[in-house]
Amino acid sequence: LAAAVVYLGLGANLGDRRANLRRALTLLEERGVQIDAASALYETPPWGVEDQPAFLNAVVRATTSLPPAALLEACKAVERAAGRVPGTRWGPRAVDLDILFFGELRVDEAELQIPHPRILDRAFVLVPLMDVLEAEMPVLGARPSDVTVDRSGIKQVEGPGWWK
Ligand code: PH2
Ligand code: MG
Ligand code: MG
Repeated sequence: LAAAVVYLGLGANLGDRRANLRRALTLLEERGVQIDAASALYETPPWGVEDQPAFLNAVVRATTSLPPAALLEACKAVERAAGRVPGTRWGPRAVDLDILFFGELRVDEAELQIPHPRILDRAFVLVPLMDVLEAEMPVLGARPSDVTVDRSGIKQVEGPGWWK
């Protein structure tokens, strides 16, 4: 398979959040996902389930020869290795890795939807995405900076050097 450009959303709100995210990126690289650019690191108010600790969020642009299902499996294995245990939907987690875009591909299966179906509703995705994608988003067409979304409460806590 030719290498694909993918965008991954990262989140953490349990334990040493920054360390969990860094560990996840290191483990992804060991599994054939090359991290090409990372956004700054943001602290964001919890979305969906509001009664939980604040998240650290980031987005990375990466290159991989893994097909989508294998990338999903790699993300799940890395989440576990970086300390994630089963929990509730939208609830607290040590680390969360979401496939946002995979080239220009659309996937609509029970286990995997690409583009991620809630990107346009989530400032915690769109704000870091702006750091690594100025052009139009694959499939969706709009630029991240053109999407109207409530950005209040999102704070940059570290520049893009947080990862390396
Ligand atoms: N992830 C969720 C649910 N809510 N809120 C913020 N701020 N950041 C997240 O990464 C997040 C969330 C489910 O994955
Ligand atoms: Mg998620
Ligand atoms: Mg997830």
